[in-house]
Amino acid sequence: RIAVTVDGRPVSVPPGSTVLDAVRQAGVDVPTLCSHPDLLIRGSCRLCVVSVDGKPGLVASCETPVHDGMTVRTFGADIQEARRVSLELLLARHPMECPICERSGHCELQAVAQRLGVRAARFTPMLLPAVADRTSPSIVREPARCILCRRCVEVCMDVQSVAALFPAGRGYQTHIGTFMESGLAQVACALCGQCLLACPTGAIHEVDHTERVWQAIADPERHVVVQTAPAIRVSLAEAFGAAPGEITTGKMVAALRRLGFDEVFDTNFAADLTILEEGHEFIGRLLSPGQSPLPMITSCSPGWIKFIEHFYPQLLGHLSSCKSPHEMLGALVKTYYAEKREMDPARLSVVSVMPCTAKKFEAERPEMGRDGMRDVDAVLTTRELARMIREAGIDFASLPEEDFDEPLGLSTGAAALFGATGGVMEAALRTVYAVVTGKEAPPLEFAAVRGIDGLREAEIRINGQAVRVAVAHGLGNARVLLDQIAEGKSPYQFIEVMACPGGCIGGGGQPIPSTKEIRGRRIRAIHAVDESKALRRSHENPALQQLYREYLGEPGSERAHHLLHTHYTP
Ligand code: HC1
Repeated sequence: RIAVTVDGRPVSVPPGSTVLDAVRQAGVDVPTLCSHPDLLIRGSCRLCVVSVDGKPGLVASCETPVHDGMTVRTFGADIQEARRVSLELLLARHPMECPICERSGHCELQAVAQRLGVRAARFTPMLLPAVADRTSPSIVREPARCILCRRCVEVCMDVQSVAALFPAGRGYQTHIGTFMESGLAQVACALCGQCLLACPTGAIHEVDHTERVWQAIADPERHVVVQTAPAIRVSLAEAFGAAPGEITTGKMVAALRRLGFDEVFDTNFAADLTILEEGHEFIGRLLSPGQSPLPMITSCSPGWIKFIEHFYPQLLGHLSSCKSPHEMLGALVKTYYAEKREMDPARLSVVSVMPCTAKKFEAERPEMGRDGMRDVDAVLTTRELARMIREAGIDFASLPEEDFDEPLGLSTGAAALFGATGGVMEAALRTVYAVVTGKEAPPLEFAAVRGIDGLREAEIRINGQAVRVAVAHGLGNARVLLDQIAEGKSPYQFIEVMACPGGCIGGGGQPIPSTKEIRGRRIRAIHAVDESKALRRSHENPALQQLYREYLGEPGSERAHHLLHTHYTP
C-alpha cells in the first residue's frame, strides 16, 4: 500500500489510487462536480484542487496519482480562492433559473455554490446561445445549463455503447453535441436516460407529463387509472429522504388514491401476464425451430428496443412479440376492464408510473394502441410522481398502507422480479419449468441468473433438454450478445436484455443519485418483495387465471395476440 499524509494525518491507499481517493480515505470531502462513483471521468471541473508535497500551484486531486510519502494539503486561502474562481466561471455561463429548474434542491452545482459560500457572480455572464432540445418524447436537453463535466458522454459512450452525445466545438464554444447538432429524436439515442442520471445539473431532464395527468384527474368526465411498475415501490421513498431499498408499496398506493386517481392497478399483474404469453411463445419457438428465430430475446425494455432498432435491425425477429407489461395492462384497461365496468373506453385515461424515460417514447409508438386509442396515455417517472405527491402536500412517510384495486392489482413474487436484472428470466423459468415438466414442486429460485455482473449465463435442464439462457443489463453488455447472434455464434435459446444497469431499478426515471451501491440495495428489496409473496409463480395468479377464463382464452390466443403482442419492423 502507498503511505500518504493528508492534512497531517497518515493514510494508506492501494497502488493506482488518486489523491482524491487518499483524501476521501482521510475523511475529507473535497468538492467536485465531474467525479461520479460509477464513472472514470476526471479533471473537468477543477474543483477538487489540492496542494501536493508543499509545491506551489495546485493539482486536480481526481487525476493525480499518489506516490509513497506524498503530503497533501486540502484547504487554505489559495485552495479556497481557486475553487471559487472555477465555480464562478461555471456560474458565469450558467442561467440562474434555479427556482424553476427540475433539479433545484437536488442540483450538485447549486449545492457546491452554497457550500463554497459563493453569493454573487464576479464574472460577466457569458451564456451560450443554446436552445433547448425538446424533439424527443422522453428527454429534454438544455445545453445552457450544462457545465461540461462530461459524465453524460462517458455513460452514453462507454456504458451504453450508444455514443449519441459527445464533446463538440472549442474554447468558449465547447459544448456537448449530437451528430450534426440534431435533436435527440433524430439521432441514434436509446432514450434510456442514463445521461440524465449522471448529469449533476438540470441540463438533461425528462419530458414532463405531470400537467397532463393533473388535467385528466381534474376532468370530471374522465376515469383515470394508474399503474405502477415493479421498481417504483422500492425506490419512491428515496425521494422523501428514506434509505435506498425501503419497500413502500402500501404508502405508494395510498398516495396515488389521495392524488385523485380513480383506480390503482399494478403493472406487476401484467408482468405475470407477460410471463404466460412470453413463456408460451418461447415453448413454441423451442418446439418448432425454424419458424421463429432463436434465441428469443425479451422485449419489455423500450430503450433496449430502440437500441436494437438503431444498431441491429436485422435481428428484430429475435424479439419476443410481447408488448411490455404496462402496455399490456393499458390495453386490458381499455377493453376487459371497460367492458366489466360498462364504461366507454374513450372516457378512460391510463397513467403509468415507470422508472424509465424510454417508456414515454414507447407509449407514443404507433404499435401501442388500436382504433386511434393509445394503450397508455401518460407516463410519469418516479421523480415526477414524487413531485406530484409533494405538490399535493401529502406527507408520504405518515401515509397508511393500502392495497391495490382488484382485479388488475393482484400479482405474484415472480412479477416483482421484473424490476431487477435477471428477473424476467427467473420469472419465465419458474413458469416454463413448471408447465413443461408438470412437476408438483418445481424449483423456485434460479440463482444462476441472479447477480450484478453485466453478462450472466446459465444452463437449465428441463425434461432432460438443456436450455441455455443469458442475461444482459446495460446496452454495452447487450451488444456483446447481439454480435454473437449476428455472427451465428450464439449458444443461447433465451436472452433477457434490460437497457439500464441493474435493470429497471436503475432506470433513467429513478430518484437521483442512482449509483451502483444504491442499485444493489434496490435489487435486494425487489428480491424481498418476491419472498414476501404467498404465490411466487406467475401462472398461479388467480386474477390472471380468471382473465384467461373470462376473456383471453389461452395464452397466445387470437385475442391475446390482438391486444398484447406486436411486431417491430426495420
Ligand atoms: Fe420495468 Fe416492466 S419491469 S420494463 O424493467 O417489464 O420501466 O420496474 O415497468 O412495462 O412489469 C420499467 C420496471 C416495468 C413494464 C414490468
